[in-house]
Amino acid sequence: MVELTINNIKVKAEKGMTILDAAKSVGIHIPTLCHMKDMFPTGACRMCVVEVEGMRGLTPSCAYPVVEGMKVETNSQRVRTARKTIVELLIENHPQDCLICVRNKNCELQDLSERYNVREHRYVGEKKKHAIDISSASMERDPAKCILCGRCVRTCNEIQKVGAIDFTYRGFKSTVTTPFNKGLNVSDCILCGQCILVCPTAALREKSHSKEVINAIKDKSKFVIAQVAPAVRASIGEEYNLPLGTNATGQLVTGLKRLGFKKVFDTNFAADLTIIEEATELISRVKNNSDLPMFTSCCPGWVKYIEQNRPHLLNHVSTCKSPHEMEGAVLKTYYAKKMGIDPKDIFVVSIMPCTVKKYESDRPELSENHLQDVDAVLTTRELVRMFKMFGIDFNDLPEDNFDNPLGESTGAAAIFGTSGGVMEAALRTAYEKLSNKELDNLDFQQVRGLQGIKSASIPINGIEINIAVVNGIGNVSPILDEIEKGESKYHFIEVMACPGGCINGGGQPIHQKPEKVKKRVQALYEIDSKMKNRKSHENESVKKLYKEFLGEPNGHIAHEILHTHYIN
Ligand code: HC1
Ligand code: SF4
Repeated sequence: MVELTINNIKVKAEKGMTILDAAKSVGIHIPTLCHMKDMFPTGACRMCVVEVEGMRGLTPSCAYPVVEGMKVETNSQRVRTARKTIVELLIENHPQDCLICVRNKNCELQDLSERYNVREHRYVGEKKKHAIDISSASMERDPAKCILCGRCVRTCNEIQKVGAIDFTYRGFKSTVTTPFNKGLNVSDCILCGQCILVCPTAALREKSHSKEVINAIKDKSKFVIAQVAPAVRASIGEEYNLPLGTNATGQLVTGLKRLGFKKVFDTNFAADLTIIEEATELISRVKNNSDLPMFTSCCPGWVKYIEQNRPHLLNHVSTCKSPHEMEGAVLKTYYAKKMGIDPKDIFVVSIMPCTVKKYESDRPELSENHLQDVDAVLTTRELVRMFKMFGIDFNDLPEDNFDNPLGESTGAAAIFGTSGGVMEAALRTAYEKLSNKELDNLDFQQVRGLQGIKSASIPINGIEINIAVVNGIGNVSPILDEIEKGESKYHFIEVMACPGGCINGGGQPIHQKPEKVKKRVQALYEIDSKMKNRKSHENESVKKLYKEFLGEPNGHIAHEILHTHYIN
């Protein structure tokens, strides 16, 4: 341990700790724009500078280790002036359209401006001019709002290992952009939105579908349906100051009904349906020893990644559509017929924690008779904005239940929203289908948790089923290399592009609270543990759907409606 003094407070810190972390451990906040927890410091933004006795210049606290006997001042006049100047310079090179900005009141630059009492324009000069990149179906990139902190670049390159964006040019011309400054749509970007979650301003943001949704709700000829992803219920409460990990399903349903949706269904229904289809597909591939290992297909960021980077391995990806696409397809076929509604008049809106789902919903492979399965996708953040616009006070809403028949779900579906959840749900069903025995312990602890790769061997009916869960697209390469070399031992692999799974998707509430992912994950496991039915094949409404419409799992109609082939 090292003893030092920070603002006259005696602090004991571990050797090797930075001044920034040591200060944090005793409740002293030092602002920073470029720092990322657990990553090598760059010291690029200089917001975290402090005075260290005996040192001439100011010291970046994020990059400087504690030393025995050190005396640090984190908030002296000199430090505050330096920080204020940085903020003033950044603001002068910023569009200053805070009142109409999507990150108004949730912007780190705005927050620093307030913190350091910036009240005048002292450095008025030339501003960078950049076009907004609106080329992708999911995201917008607005380089004029970029403050060059580099968090997005590091997230894309070091965490996601995609490398779609980087710094280019020098000095005043410095900018973060895609190769050759082309649109995101022609870059390697998989639209995961992880860069949005770390962006301190609105330089990166989702492409909004709110207008389309509001217009559809207004249109009397449309039957507008909402469906809610597993992960949204465990995160939306954060936007209303509810404790991290609050399950807000009941209020969500009421809020959506008050927005004017005719029906509010649960994507979890289709998650159960996906498991029946995917487990059947897996069993058939294992029995025939064909195209193994099989990959899950519900994460569209992962599907985009494999299409772009290893298209020759696409035969390993399950042909199942993702759950919200299955739900849309069932709504525009079975449900439309049951209700006597022309499928052309049904408008399906998915409420998702994900930015890639917007791109996915536009894919021609995910349509029926020239109608897209899903018509619009709202992220959790967009939904919160809509609630505000429509005067819906979320905290005061009474609880309601999803509509039926596409509102029933099991515990297995609830955990889809977290890394390892799809695998666990599939194992619960595959085990019982293959062995004809009841599974005693439904909790597959081996696939839970936030490690990059989780693997296990599960004995089912005399066969050892080798499985792996890839948590975050940055961890997938070695797994794909093994398959290419013919050395993979796995039968079934789950891949989720976002670290933590959908619960940490690029469309989720933005705040830098490190414990948020764990709390959201806990909420999903809690929903699962409290359900009466915890296996997808126990979902009565799904059973009825097969009986009344689909026939057999993986049968002819199921293949037509619930499966696809990616042809990129
Ligand atoms: Fe997901 Fe899925 S779990 S992909 O993370 O398979 O977005 O929540 O809706 O479709 O069910 C996302 C979440 C979501 C699908 C399901
Ligand atoms: Fe990289 Fe994902 Fe951002 Fe695209 S969306 S630039 S892949 S982090």
